[in-house]
This record gives sequence, structure tokens and C-alpha cells, in this order.
Amino acid sequence: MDILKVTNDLSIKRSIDGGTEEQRQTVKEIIAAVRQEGDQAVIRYTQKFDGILLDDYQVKAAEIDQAYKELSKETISIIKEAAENIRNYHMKQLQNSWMTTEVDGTLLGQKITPLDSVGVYVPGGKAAYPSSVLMNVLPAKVAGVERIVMVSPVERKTGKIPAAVLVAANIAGVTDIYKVGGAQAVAALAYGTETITPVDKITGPGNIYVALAKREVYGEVDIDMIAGPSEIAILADDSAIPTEVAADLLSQAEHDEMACSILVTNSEQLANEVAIEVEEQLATLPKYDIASQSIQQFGRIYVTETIEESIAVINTIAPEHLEVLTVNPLSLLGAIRHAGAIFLGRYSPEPVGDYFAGPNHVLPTNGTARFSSPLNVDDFRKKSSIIYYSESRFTANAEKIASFARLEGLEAHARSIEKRLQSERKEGK
Ligand code: HSO
Ligand code: ZN
Repeated sequence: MDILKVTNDLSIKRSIDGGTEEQRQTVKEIIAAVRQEGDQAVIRYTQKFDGILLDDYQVKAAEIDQAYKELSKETISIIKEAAENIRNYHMKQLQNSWMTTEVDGTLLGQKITPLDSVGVYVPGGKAAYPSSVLMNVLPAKVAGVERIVMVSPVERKTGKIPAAVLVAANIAGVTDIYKVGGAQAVAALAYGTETITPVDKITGPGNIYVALAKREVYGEVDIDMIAGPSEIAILADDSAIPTEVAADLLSQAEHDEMACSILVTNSEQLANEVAIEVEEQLATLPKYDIASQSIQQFGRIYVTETIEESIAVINTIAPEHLEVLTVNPLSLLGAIRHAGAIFLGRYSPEPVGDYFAGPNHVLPTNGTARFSSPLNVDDFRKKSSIIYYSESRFTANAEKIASFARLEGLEAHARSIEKRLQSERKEGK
């Protein structure tokens, strides 16, 4: 891992793949076919891309029972405990509707309503993470969404969705599960088929075809953010333990060749020791190929003069995950402005948050923590404004409102107000 001087260019932006023209065209064709032909197209594309012929692609209760049997009691209990922690954390995010009452009888307020239905996409292959099932489904559940459906492609060799994914979905309270992936699954969620009733919002990560399909159906339905590859930044001083810092950097590197791991420290000695340690630990990782490419391309160590300078670097990067490994991490919290999730101290390495602590692991990447937040309950609820004007307040303000309307040249607006004034009513206009 290279040790670098802080420069003006701290950018870690790795372009989010916008796909090729051919890929975009393919996705458009798939969506159009699913819109027109429904299930027939879903089944055809699943056979073409996943090599599996499904006649009925809804997961049955017996398949879920079977999935529970394939997991140990310990595994099931760990998933349940993680789900409980995630549920409890997200319950704290719930906001109430509110209403203010004025003495003249006027009411103003905000009513909060959950979305009716949500579709969660769970990718197949190496990224079929049961933890991500919990992280996408539970905020929707806590928000009060009634129908939460999950779609996921089956594994080629078994023809099934992995047992742990099915069990996590069941524990989190998914309503229906469908064995379908790719752009055809996104299209089915957005437009509906004979089997799938359309949903209002689609969340969850996927490959380039899934990302392009989500972009394509946005507007017809809502979508979550299109997440980039994972990233971790560690802010450390000379109290940090090099073996632990190195292990934490590698924990993100193993996710993806494009994942990004950065150490920012005011200790040159720590920087040197971590650089050596990363190479040593890397060699023994089962995911060596992925992690080594990630470290080589996107691994960085920045050394600054002071810890304040290190914090400034962190705020510029706005990392998805930030670990603070300093003598007194809590004392630095106030100065940290931009990070998706902040892990404080030695006993809060990032995997604590990936799996168990309760906060969501779906986080803003690519510097977008400057302006966006982790997936949360509000992503699955919406607000309606409430206006109940009393007669006296209306009368007191009618002229002003009509004038404002005429300022904008909107005479019909002005008349809508004036029709309700006493003088107008008497004249019977
Ligand atoms: N660190 C990933 C989430 C994850 N890690 C799932 C393990 N499983 C992105 O926040
Ligand atoms: Zn992770």
C-alpha cells in the first residue's frame, strides 16, 4: 500500500458504471417485453440468462420450511438476534404525524403514510447476502409497509435461492418471494405480471442490468440510490494497533475489486507499520484476488501533520464507512461532518455494523455522504401536508392571497379566493 502526501485531489470517485449502449438497449427491450407479455417474458428471459425454466416462480411455504432445515439452530438464532437489533434501531427513527392548532381554529400539519408496497432486489451469486435482506426489508417493515416482496435469481447449480437468504427474508417479514432476477425482475416489480402485483418502490443492489433497469423504471416507481463499490476510511493516531487497522482495511477490500480502503493518520510510524501488515494479512485471505486488486488500485495511506488535518481529509473524502481509532474517538465526533456511518473506537470495527449493531449497512458511497443518508425508515414513508383554515383566518388573509395570485397573472386563483368572501357570496356570484 502506498503512503501518500495529502494533495488537492483526494477524490476516490470510481465512475459508477453507466453501461454500454448495447446493455442499455437490451434492458429497454426486456422492460418493454415484460410490460407487454407479463409472465411469459419473465420466464423466457430467465431461461435465456439464468439457464433455468420456471413455470411457477413464486416461492412456496414448503421451500421456506426446507431452508430453515438446511441452517443450524445457531445460525437461525444469530440472524434473529441481528434482525431484532436492526428493528429496534430503526424504530427510533419513526417520526409522528403532527398538527398545530391556532386559537382561531386553524389547523396545520403533516400526515405520515407508509408506502403501500415495496420490492427488494437481492442479487444472486457472490453478493447474495442475508444481512442485506435484513437491512432492506426491516426499515420498510418498521415504516409500516404492508406488502414487501423480494425477488432474487436462483443459483444455477441448485435451482434455488440460498437458504440463508430465504430464512432472513422470512424472519424480516417479507410477504412474497419470487425466483427471478435481472432486468426482467425489476420490470415485473415496476409494471406487474400475472404473478407479481406491481410495487411502489424498488430497493436493493444488483449488477449493471439491474442498475440500468432501476434507472429506466424510475418515475413509474421510486428507487433507492444506485450504490457504488464499498469503501472504508480509517482515521487513526499513534494509539491505533496496526494489525487491527490493516484487518479493517481489508474487510472492505474483499467486497469488490473496485472497493476502496483508506487510512488517514498523523502518525508516520503507524502508516509504515500498517502498509507492511496489509501485505502480510492479504496473502492469507481466501478472497486474495479481489482484495489485492482493490488494495493495489484503490488502497491509500495519507499522513498528515496533525489530527485536525486528518479530519479535514476525511471530510473531503466523505467516506461510506469511517472508523475512528484515536485516543478519544468521541471527542472528534463534533468535527466529523461527512461519512455514511461512523464507527468509534477499537471495539466497533466495521463488520459490527455490517451485521449486528442495528444501524443500516446500505450507505451513501462515492462521496455522496456529503448530501445523503443511510437507508432509513423515511425512505419507505411519505408525508402529506394538512391545511384546515378557519373562516376568520381566511377572511383576514383573502385579499393578500388574491393579490399574490394576480402578481403571478393567475386570475382564476384570485377568484377562487374571492368567491368565498362574504361580499361576493351575498351578490350570489
Ligand atoms: N459492507 C457492505 C455490506 C455488507 N458487508 C454485507 C457484509 N455483508 C456495504 O456496506
Ligand atoms: Zn461489508
